[in-house]
Amino acid sequence: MKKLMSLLAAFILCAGLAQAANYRLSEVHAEGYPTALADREFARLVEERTNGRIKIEVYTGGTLYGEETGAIEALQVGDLAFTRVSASPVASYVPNINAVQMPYLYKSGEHMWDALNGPIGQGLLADIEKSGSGLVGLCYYDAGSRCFYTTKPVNKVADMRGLKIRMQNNAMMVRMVSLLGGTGVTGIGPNEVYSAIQTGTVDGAENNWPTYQNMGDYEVAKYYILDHHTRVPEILLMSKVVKDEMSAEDFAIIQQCAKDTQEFEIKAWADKEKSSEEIVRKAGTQVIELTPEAFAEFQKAMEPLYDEFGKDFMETIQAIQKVGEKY
Ligand code: BDP
Repeated sequence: MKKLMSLLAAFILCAGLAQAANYRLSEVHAEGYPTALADREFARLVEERTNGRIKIEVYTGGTLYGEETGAIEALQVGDLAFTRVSASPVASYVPNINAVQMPYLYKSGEHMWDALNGPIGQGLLADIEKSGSGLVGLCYYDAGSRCFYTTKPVNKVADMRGLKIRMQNNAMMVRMVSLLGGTGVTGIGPNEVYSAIQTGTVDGAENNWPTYQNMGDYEVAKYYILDHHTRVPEILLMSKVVKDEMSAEDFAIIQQCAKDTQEFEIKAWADKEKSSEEIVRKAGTQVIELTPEAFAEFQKAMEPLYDEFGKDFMETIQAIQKVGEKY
């Protein structure tokens, strides 16, 4: 009996010691956007599976960090626990991540998911922590494909000449625009693109249908050019400092919750991609279908990026291409 009592006491003590914690998650998109919905689902699952011990407060609309690089740097020093970002700026800290977003890499969304959810993509996700970046990759989300949008019609590569295009904070993406004859401009958060176009700071940007629509950019840059240059997945990141402070059991719960939100986001993404395209088309936006020749021209112009930026992880790129052979 005495033994039982002390066991019980030890159990109560342990349970009491299991850390309660409140964390913050930063998101640039507004409430209701697929990634914002997934962030909330992630927070809900974590709270549920830790019996309310771990709470994650989700800050949407870029209210905490309007620039994803700001959020990433806050994770590195442990000022922020989680952020959902695009893979694009992550490559500035973990260059191998560019392997998942090379131009014209995938034949389709299916091809991308096959690669990301297989050993290559999961290996790259693990590399984020292994690289010593201070970041931990939890899961990927869908973000469709990205196209340029401008204030002037673009029907061929030559029409990009001289255009200033807002790009994500990633040297490869900036170089992409110079290969097309324009200038890539960084340092503009996604929520600031609208006014940057309106004031003429830039002549356009590039993004998927949902961001183009949700941020309202289609109202100021009325040409959406279907060049589909990249598929850039989203990544849910965690701070390594925060990970190291928690028990392995709690981290395992967090990692599983993140993985369990992927399908949820992919579904929300599919719906939003469709409705955003509808809204944009109805608004009278000029959606430019490139001729096969012009499309090939865009593809050719971006080819040097493979040598210039992909050299150190060419095997990974080739492995991703190989996954696509069956599609
Ligand atoms: C959107 C991504 C978001 C990026 C944004 C951008 O969902 O994470 O911040 O593009 O272009 O598609 O900065």
